[in-house]
Amino acid sequence: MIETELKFGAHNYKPLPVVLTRGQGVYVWDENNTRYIDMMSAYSAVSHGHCHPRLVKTLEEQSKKLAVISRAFYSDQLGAFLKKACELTKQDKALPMNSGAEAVETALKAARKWAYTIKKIPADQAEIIVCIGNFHGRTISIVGMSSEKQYREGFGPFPPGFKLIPYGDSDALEKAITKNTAAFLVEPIQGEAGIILPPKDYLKKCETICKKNNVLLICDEIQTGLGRTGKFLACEHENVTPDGLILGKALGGGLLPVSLFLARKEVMDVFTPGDHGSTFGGNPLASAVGLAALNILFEENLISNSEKLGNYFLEKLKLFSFPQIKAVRGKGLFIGIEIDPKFYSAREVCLRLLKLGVLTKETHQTVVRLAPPLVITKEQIDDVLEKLEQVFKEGHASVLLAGIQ
Ligand code: IF1
Repeated sequence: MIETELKFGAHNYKPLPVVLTRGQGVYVWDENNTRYIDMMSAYSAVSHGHCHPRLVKTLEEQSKKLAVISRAFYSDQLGAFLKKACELTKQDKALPMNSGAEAVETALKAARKWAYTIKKIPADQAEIIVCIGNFHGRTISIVGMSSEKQYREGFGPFPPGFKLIPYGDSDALEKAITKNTAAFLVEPIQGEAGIILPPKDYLKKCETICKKNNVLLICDEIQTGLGRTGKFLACEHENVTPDGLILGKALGGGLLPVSLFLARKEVMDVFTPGDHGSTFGGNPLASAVGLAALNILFEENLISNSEKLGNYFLEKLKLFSFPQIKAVRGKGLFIGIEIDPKFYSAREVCLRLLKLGVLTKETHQTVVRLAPPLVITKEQIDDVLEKLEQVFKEGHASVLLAGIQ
């Protein structure tokens, strides 16, 4: 199966050497029926756990009724989904898309059109500020504003109108704003950069600076949202309500791609019929699953579980005293362990965890990401802690896993 995937697939990923065939809750199984605990939940898209029964039932029932109709017509599912999402995020309106990147692109277009039609910035002069270390997706315009060399190399030229500032530095934001600034797009916690938490009050200060300068604050909560950090939105930790907000990943319940750009009325109303769209955006199937995914977060206390068990997990990890561990950081069940590269790579730690039945992925060579489904139990976390301890106790003798690199 690996050979077939390698033979016919583009090599745009380097997966760990495991072939998964089944998933349920926090567990997945490989082709030999070996069980693993999933500690990365598909980059936080599987916060509800694999194949959540109520979500699968919703998917099944809706798929037999009406699945995809395009937005040329209304449906009996979309309105309820958008209403719920707006209520929960305290935003006025929502525009449904599929992947996170598509919702980010929607936000960029909304910010630019708002700048020209409402803020009266001269045509084609709108600037959008983003942070060094950002990750907002893989489209040409989004990698065009990335600071990561590998995401940009070979894909130029890029559209103009983006400015990079250091993450976590609100003075840098203030200095970067010009009369042509449309928006500041930021992750409340930088995921791909390695679970980087900004200084306390950073987001609140940015909100104040944006309001003062009539600049839109847009938060990318595709990874930090939907309970991942112990609150419904990471913005809530600082009592910030941005002008625009982007959700994705777990919004699809770990079953299909569902994303939303949400914003206050003045911003969203820049879109007029025909301005923007998507074949699958807001389809009845995605809407039914998206609404159920939002409801289940609350009905099954996944958000408070994330806060409680995230604190427990972090507290225990901070008691680890191994030379390989440079830092442990995170919020809720969004945790990263920074490995000192002089011992070995984070990938090597992931390979060794794999052998003990724990699945996760490194980010940026040095950080082991721990972001399990929010349905995880304390006992399951204790089991993972034991296995982490076992790996770190093994020291740093490089493990030659035959044929596995
Ligand atoms: C990959 C990680 C990366 C995201 C934020 C938008 C998107 C993402 C904050 C785009 C997507 C995924 C993409 C995946 C790896 C993973 C990821 F941080 F989650 F681990 F890369 F940073 N905003 N993140 O995190 O959403 O279009 O993918 O639905 O591209 O390798 P998407």
